[in-house]
Amino acid sequence: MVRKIADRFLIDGQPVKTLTLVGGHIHDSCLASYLEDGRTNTYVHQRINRNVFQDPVRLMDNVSRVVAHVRAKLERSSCVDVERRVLTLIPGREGKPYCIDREGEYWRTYRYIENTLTHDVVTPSLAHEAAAAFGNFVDLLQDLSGPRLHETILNFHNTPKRYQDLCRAIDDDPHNRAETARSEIDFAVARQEMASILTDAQASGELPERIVHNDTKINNVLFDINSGKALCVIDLDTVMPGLTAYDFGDLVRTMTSASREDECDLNQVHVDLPIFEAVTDGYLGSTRSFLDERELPFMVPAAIIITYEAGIRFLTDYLQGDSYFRIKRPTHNLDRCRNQFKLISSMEAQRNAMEAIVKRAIRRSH
Ligand code: GN1
Ligand code: MG
Repeated sequence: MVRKIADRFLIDGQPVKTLTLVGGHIHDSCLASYLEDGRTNTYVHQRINRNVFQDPVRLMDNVSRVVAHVRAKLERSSCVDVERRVLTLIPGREGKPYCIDREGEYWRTYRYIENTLTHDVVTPSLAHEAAAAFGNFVDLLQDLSGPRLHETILNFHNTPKRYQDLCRAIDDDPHNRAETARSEIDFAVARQEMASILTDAQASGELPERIVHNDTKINNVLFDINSGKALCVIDLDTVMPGLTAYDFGDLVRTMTSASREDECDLNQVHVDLPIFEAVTDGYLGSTRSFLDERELPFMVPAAIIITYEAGIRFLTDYLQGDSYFRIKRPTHNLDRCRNQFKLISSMEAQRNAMEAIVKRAIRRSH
């Protein structure tokens, strides 16, 4: 199979090793090494999930523009290891940034960046690194020229719309699971008003639209194995117009709980304030030069709202029969939802302390 995929891309060597990559919730990915002119080169082949990304051509148009822009800016800034700081797309034999196999499936190939790793759980210094890297990525994209990027998933961070989807899933209850998630449903319904805070502020012009990453999950940044420094932002499928608040919020959601997103021991799920401070400092350090004063008061609310959004997305998927997020056990999405809701409770309890940390970080970033 890998041989056939490699043939469609500009890869000439013989495959020597392949490995299925686990981790992402969306695409099927595999790592494959090829012997090319006496050298072993490694690539990541990904089959694009068309249930999630319905227009792969537009998706790959965005990704190619984004990587080209970031690369050009890094080169202009005389960065020494550009190859390791931005993803490299391998073109298909027909010159497109993707290929279509016999079954009509879309594939893309990135050059694998050697000697890197991802983390699911972080320390304050790793959190600072990752937040700064995502902020810097957004900074690099602020002057992307040309047409507005495509919306690869419509209403991706439209929390009120996500709430409506949940309500529909509760009403339809196609798998008779609503009864098993009664307290999670009650938790979500009780907080429905917060869903529209960011989208309302965007609609009224209070929050500016910018090109953002939109999926700033901690494992979407590669760290250098040797230096421990954040090296390269990955998973560029949702880079499109959006709000920095959601990016910052998702950094907080995925880093400040010193446990995994699907940890079932809820005693381990809570906001770690030193990590929160590191995330805030790291993000403001790389974005303060362009952030609008009006974006700052939304930072803490955004952390709670995106955690709410993630929680209700997991809950909706559980009720609908797990058709979106990849699961490893029958209640996996419900477990993820419980975890996110526990994190919300912790943030609600620590909200004043989080606000104080943001104020201090803003003062430091001036
Ligand atoms: C998905 O692809 P991955 O695992 O980086 C999802 C995010 C969720 C995240 C939750 C396109 O991200 O929105 O926050 O899972 N990506 C998409 O773990 O839906
Ligand atoms: Mg990912």
